[in-house]
Formats: sequence, structure tokens, C-alpha cells
Amino acid sequence: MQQPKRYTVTSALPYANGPLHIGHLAGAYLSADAYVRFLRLSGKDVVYICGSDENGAAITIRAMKEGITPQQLVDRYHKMIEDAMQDMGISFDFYHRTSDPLHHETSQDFFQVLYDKGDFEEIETEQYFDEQAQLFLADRYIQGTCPKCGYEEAYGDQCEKCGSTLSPAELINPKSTLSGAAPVLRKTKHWYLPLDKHEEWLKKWITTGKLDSTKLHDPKDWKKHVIGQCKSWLDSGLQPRAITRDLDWGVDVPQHIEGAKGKKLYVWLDAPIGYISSTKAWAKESGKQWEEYWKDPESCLLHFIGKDNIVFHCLIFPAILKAYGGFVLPANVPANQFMNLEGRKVSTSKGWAVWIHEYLKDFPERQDELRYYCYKIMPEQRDSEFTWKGFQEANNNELVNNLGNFINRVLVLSSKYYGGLVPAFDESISINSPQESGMPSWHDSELLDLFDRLHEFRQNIKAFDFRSALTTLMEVSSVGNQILALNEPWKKQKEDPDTVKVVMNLCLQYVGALAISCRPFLPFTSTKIRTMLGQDPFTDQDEFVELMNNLSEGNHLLAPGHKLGKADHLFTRIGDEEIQAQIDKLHATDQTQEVESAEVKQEITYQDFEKLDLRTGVILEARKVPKADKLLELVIDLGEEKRTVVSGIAQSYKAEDIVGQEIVLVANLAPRKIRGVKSQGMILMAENGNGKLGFVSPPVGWGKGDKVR
Ligand code: B3M
Ligand code: ZN
Repeated sequence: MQQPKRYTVTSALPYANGPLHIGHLAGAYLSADAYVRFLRLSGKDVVYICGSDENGAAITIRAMKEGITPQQLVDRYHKMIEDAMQDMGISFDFYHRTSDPLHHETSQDFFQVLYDKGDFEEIETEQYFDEQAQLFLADRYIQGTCPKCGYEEAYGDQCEKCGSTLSPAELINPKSTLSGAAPVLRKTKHWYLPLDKHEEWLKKWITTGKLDSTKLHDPKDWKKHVIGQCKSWLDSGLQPRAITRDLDWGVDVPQHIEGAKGKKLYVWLDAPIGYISSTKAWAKESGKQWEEYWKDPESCLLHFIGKDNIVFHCLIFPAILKAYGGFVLPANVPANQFMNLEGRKVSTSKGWAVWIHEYLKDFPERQDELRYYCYKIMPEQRDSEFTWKGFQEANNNELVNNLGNFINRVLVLSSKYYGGLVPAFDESISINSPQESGMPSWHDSELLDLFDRLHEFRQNIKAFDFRSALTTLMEVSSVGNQILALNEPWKKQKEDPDTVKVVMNLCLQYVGALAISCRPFLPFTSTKIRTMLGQDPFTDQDEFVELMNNLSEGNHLLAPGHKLGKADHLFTRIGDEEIQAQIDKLHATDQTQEVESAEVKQEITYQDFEKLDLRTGVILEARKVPKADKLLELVIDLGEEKRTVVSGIAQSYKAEDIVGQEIVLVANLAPRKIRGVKSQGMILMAENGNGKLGFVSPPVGWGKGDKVR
């Protein structure tokens, strides 16, 4: 698509079953927020839509645990999540909720239209029924013994101990979590979306970007792991998927349809439709036309999500939109991977998380510090790791020492030398330039250098590469600091005030540019800088475009004589005690049992160890080995060669999640035939006390085929 007319941007609807934590933020909200803020600063027509996901078993189960009704639960968490989002500066145009009647109507309309077109299949199956509670049991309502590891509290869809995906029928001694009774199998009818019938066009659309003969997007612009996951689903063949449930909470199947009594829409049918109802609610409030944002082929639809939601946004929801007809398909789904916390997966139920409302209590007014660190380690291509130490270092070394220090020095010196007015200067005077390690240069060529960096910054954001954009932004500030360091205005002011004027004017232009360009990432800071510069508040309209135009034409952002505001500190250091307190707090709420470490094996010599040939590599392809629960067949790229390896990791990883994973391979292990496949090596894995396996991997972005020793 060339230059879309408008943008419809969505972030995954968070389940209203718990407070917001850093994993949510880093997954689907910060990336989208930076992107839409940048679009607004670029003068684009954009709507940024979200809302609480208030339906489904995730809600009813949590309500049961807390001993309240689902309605009370969603009311509580909807409010908490909405507040936390706002406090963190996530700039939705509308935050809706799926318990709203407008959403019920909208999703029922989708069901009705597809039903009338004959796009569903009705299938009868046997499902567990709780005779005491008189209810069919959703997978999550059934617990029993895991057939794989013997864990006695496995759920009907998954064993949380060994990580296997299960179906309720596989559980040994199944029990209803509602009544504790053993459920019985009963017949029930549901509507299914025949995804198999959509497979062909979906495959073509995902892999070529084409629908019929129209090219809608370029798959090269999509993230590799997103395409990889879709391909892996498509390659194993799409199956019809039930889109209704026997539940008493959620959106009713339109009741006049025969057999609809007691049936609700499956939450993953109605949740994405929530984006549309939210847009409708926004349009109503702001006098816009919602349909333009969803139906005009010149509208660019973008879904920001976490990797566990890829299949719903890239395959199932597009199938629904196309079946309904008249809707655009997403132009991109820039999904993120997971951000782990201090070595473990963030988990609400295990109490292993940093809750946003608590963070803001402990670190009031430090929203941008958390935002900054999350962008810095954003899991764009692979999982990443939040550590409190890392947060402290990012704050102290980068925000305080680099960005804050630069801006503060420029404003303090300007106030001291020029009484807070932007100085006029002589353009013919040269200064020491950081570009050529201290060689002379002039004001205008330094501004061009700034333009180039901001151009790169813009390209980074357009490519959803927020980590690089942030790096580029901080480079601008570093260059600013170097201009000061190389020209030492504090030493020269006495004997050479004319040169100092050039330096200070230039640095003020840098600060002006930083105020605008840091806004997508650090909105609170950008407002403060703006105040310190004595400029008008942000309008978020065209300001980035204007900035670039000015720089390219050699115009100054702050004119000589402009009155600056008061200098202030933007960031302050975070001490070791504050960080230790957070680490202690995390461990105090941790509900995971202690894992005893196994005894260390018998001593070996260095010569023994040296026999191993360990190499770095990347997983190129992954698929399940048929009829083997534990095995995945992998193709490993070692740079010079590719290897096929059969690996017993299927209970810890899904094939579609690990394409692109960096690994370490035992490259000289004698080949072995496993299930008819010749396995040429073994991947190194760490195993925790629960039998869960985790990749041992080289640093991010490491080469292939390198030695490990
Ligand atoms: N609430 C699942 C999740 O939070 C779900 C997303 C819906 S997006 C339409 O991961
Ligand atoms: Zn298990």
C-alpha cells in the first residue's frame, strides 16, 4: 500500500482478570503507543483503539477464585487496567470494554451474517458435563492427572507442570473444578468456522501479500517470527474451529437461531470484533465515521499483539473479516515475543510480575524511566529479559548521565550566559565537531548531521524497530554531549564568547529536536523539555514533519532572542537500596516452589571436555514429529551447513514459536536415527526442577557456526 489515507491501530485487548504488568506493556502497548504517537506527530489521520476483554473462561475462573461474580471482577479490573494504561501514558483514542451492549450487538451481527451466509458448520461432539452444577465444562474447568508427567492438577487444555497441550479427554481421573464431581460425557452441538476452507487464500495472502491479484502488503515487511508461526500453522493444515461454547457468561449466540439456548460466542470470536465495537464507540463520541477506518481500502489496519495471539490475528480474524465481506485485512501484525522477568516467565498466577500500579506507587513520576527500559529491551524479534539491575543501569547511565545531563547543562549555561535567551551567532565561526573527531565544522553542517540521524530514527520506527529508534535517539543526545565536551563553553566563555554562542545555539537546536523526537517514547519527558524551552505545549500535529522540514531547509527550531523557561532535572539516579527492595518484593510474592538443584556429576578432565565440538546456530525450521509427543524435527543453520536434528523439546516449546531461536549445538555427536529421521547433533537445553526445558543460547544476534568453549 502506498501512503495510506488513515491508520487504524489496535493493541490486544487485555483480559480483565488481573492488574496490568510489565509483560503486557512490553508485549502490545508500548510499541503501538510509540508508533501512533509518531504517526500523529507526522500529521497522519490515526485512531488507536483498545479495550478490556471481559468474556471467556479466563474471567469466570478468576471470579470463582476470588469468590465474586464475573461482573464484579471485570468492573474491578477494567477500571484498574484503564487507569494504569493512562498513568503510563498509553495514548488510546478509545478504551472500550467487551461487556458493553454495543459490543454484544456488533459481535452478534458478525455471527448472524456469517450464519446466514452458511459460513459455519454445525458439529455434534461429546463434552464433559458437570451433573451437579448442570453445566458443560470449558477445558479450563476440568482438572485431572496429566497423562504425560503425572501432575495431579493439570487442566483440560494444558499441564502447567510439564507444559504439554492437552485435551480434556486425555486427563486421568478428571474432576470438575466447580463441584469437584467427576464429569460425564454428554453430547453437545456447536458452530464451527471451517478454517480448512480458508486455508488456500490465507496461505497466499500471508506468504505473498496478495489477495486475488491485488498486492496488499509485502511479506518482507512482516516480522520473520510472525510469518514463521503462520506458516507452521498453515503447513500442518487448518482445522474447523468451534466458535461457540456452553457457558453462562459472555456474548449470547443470537437467541432466535435454533439451538442457541445456553450457547455463548467463543471469546476468541468476539474479542477481535471488540476492536470494531471500540472504533464505533469512539466514532460516536467524536463525530467520525467508523466504517472509513475499517472498510476503505486506503485505511491501514495494524494489530500490535504478543506472540501468543498471532494465529488469532493473522489467520482466524482475517478469515472472519473476509467472510463477512467489505473489511480491510491487517496490513501488518508486528507481534512481539515475551519479556521475561529476572530469569523467569512473567506469571500472574505465580505472583512473578511487576505490577504497573505498584511500580507507580514505588516510583511515582517515573513513567518514562520504565517506558525507556522496556523499549530498550523490547522483545521485538526474540524473548528478552527485564532485570531490576538493568533498569537501574539504563536509568543511571543513559537517562541521567546522557539525556538528562545534556539538556540540563544546555539550559543552565544558556541561562547563565544569556539570561535565558537563545543567543544569536556568527555563522562563519567554526566549532569542534564530533562528526570528525574534533575537526572544525559549522552550525549548518551540524544541523544537517542531526537531520540525517533523525531520518534514520524515522526509518527505524516505520519498520517497527523501536529498539533501534531509541538507540538513534540517544545518539542524538550523545552527540550533543560531545559538542559540549569538545568545545568546553565553560572554559571559553571568557576569552571567546562568540564561538560559545555558536555552540550554545546549536545545542539548543538539538534540545528542541529532542523534545519532539523523544515524544513517541518518553511523552512525559518531552512535555517537560518543552516547558524548559519556553515553547507552546504539544499539539501532536505535524510537529515531526515540521521539524524535518526545518532542518532540511536550514531553519532554526528556536530563533535567536526566544525566551527559554527554567532549567530543571529530568531524571535522577536510582540507588541500590531501591532496587534491592524491588528484588526482595518480587521474591516475597513468588509462589513457585523451590527447586532443588541436582547433585554435580563426577569430575572430568579438560581433555574430556575438549572432545565436544559445540557450535552456535539458528533454528530455521521446526515441525512436530508425527505420533511423538516429545519430539520436534528441526533444521539448524550452522552458517556453512544445515543440519537436521530431532530434539525432545516438544513439551516445552511449540514448533511455531522457535523458528529464529539461537541455539548451541553439539556438532560432533554421532548421527542417530530417531523415528526414521537421521538426527545430526544435539541442542543444549537447561532443565528446571519441573522438567521444563529452556534454550541455552549465545548472545542475541550472534553469528552462526561459531565455536562455544
Ligand atoms: N485477551 C488474550 C491475551 O490477553 C486476549 C487478547 C484479545 S485481543 C483481541 O493474551
Ligand atoms: Zn504434565
